[in-house]
Amino acid sequence: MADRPRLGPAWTRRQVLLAGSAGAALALNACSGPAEKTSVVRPGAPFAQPGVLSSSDGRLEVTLTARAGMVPHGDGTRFAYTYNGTTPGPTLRVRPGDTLVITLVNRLDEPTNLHTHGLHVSPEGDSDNVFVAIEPGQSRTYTYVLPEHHRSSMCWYHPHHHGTVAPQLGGGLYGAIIVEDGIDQLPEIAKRPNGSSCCRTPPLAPIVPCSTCPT
Ligand SMILES: [Cu+2]
Repeated sequence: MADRPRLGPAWTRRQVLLAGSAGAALALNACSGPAEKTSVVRPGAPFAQPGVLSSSDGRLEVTLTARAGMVPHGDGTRFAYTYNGTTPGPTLRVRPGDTLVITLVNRLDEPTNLHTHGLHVSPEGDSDNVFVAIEPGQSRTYTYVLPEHHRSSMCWYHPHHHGTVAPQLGGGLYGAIIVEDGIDQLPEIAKRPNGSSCCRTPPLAPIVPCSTCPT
C-alpha cells in the first residue's frame, strides 16, 4: 500500500517529523534519499473543523478506525495516523449521564488502544482500560457510562498503549470529546460560534525511546 509507510524503529521518528511542515524541512535535511515535495501551510489559514457526532436519547455509538494515510496539509498532503481518515478524528458530543460506545478497529501495523482523557468514567473492564492491547486487524468495543453529575467540559481521546503512545499520538491519533450540560444552553454561550480545533498540525516533539520511560 503506497500510502501506508511501514512502521518500525527506522521509520517512526521520520514519519512523525513529516507530520508537520517544520518537521518536513527537518526530515529533508536529515534524509540522504531523493528530495521530497513539502507542503506549505499559509499563515492565517482557517482551521479545518473535524466532523461532529452527537448523542441522542442518551447514547452515542461510533466506530473509529485507526489507520495510516495521507491527509490534506496546507497546499499539499502529508503522512498521518488517522481515525476514520482524518486528524483530528471526529469530535464526539455527549451529555452527562450518556453512554458512549466506541468500537476501535486497528488497521495499523502495531498494537493500539484507546483512552478518554478527562472523562469521569471507570478505568476498568471495557471502559477506560488503558491496559488492553488491540492487535493489528483486531477491534474492541469500549463502553463509557458518564455520571449524571459530569461537568461541562472539553475532553479528548487518544491511544494509550505503552510503547506506541508517542508516535501514534504525535502522528495524528486524537480527537475531541465535548460534554455539554445546562450551561451550554445559556443564551450568551449558545449563540457563540461553536467549534473545536485540537492541534490540526501535531506538535513536533522528540520521541523518547521506551527504554528511558519511567518505570
Ligand atoms: Cu491522555
